[in-house]
Amino acid sequence: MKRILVTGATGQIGSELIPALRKRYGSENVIAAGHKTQPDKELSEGGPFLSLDVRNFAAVEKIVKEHRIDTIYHMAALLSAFAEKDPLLAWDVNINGLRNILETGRKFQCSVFFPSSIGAFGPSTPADDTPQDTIQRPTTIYGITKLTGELLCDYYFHRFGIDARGLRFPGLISYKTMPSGGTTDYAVEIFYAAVRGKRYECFLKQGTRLDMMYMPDAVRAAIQLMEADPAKLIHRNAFNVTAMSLAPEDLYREIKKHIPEFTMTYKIDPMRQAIADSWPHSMDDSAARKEWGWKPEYDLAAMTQEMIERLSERFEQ
Ligand code: AKB
Repeated sequence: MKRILVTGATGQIGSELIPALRKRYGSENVIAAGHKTQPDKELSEGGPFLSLDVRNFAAVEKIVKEHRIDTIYHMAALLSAFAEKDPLLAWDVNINGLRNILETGRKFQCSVFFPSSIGAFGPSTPADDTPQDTIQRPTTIYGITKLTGELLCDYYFHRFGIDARGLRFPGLISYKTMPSGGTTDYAVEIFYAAVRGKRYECFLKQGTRLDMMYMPDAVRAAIQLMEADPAKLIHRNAFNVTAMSLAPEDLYREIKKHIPEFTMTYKIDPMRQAIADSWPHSMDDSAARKEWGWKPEYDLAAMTQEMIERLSERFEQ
């Protein structure tokens, strides 16, 4: 049985990835590690939870050694808008954190999952049908850390044989844990506002089209890639994956089918708009489809219906 460590356990992805991994591999085999000392009940009661700052190499090493870890899902990172406010902290967490994970992985022969992002592309990348292998000149510190992370993972694989795999995630939409400090956060906030009967003020302008995905697909993609037959992986790392390409008005229109009285206005945040404008509109994820069978299950309609149902249940309680 695998012994798995998930960093960034209390974050948007970690909080849904961990229950899925625990269901698959057994609760005791999945160690959740996050910088918050007070995780929610599901995380802390569902299996082992440890407090960890990924910048602390000795602490990472201790956990991997003591818990006989063989696979690390390294989800701890600062998101794009937050990173732009504190670039040095973003470098420290996103790069030094990853270096600690890869080095520990090298020492203890662990496989590593690294989440890259649409942020690893920049304004000179083709924005439509963005190829798997293309120009990458990101202009945000977040993008620079994600691209560096992709390269570091490749380096550790070629140089030391570490099985480092990863995906370029689009904006992720989920009802369980709010993202914090991302450019695509509007696509989650809009649902919370709609379900609570509030008007939503969108910080990205109309027509800002970006790749998006519903969290269950993202969690499935990460696990599926880590379980994929290595002989079939040509890329191994930094796979484009997407489920839909949306602008704020597309989400607004779909939500209104369920909540007709919902209203949305726009108040543009120049920093997040500039970040979004430097990212692709829609990625070509055919390499992921071909090499390990990626296929999203949720489209805009299915995701919207489930988001509204789940959030309504939560707010009715
Ligand atoms: C962000 O907006 O920073 C993230 C991402 C697309 O990587 N959600």
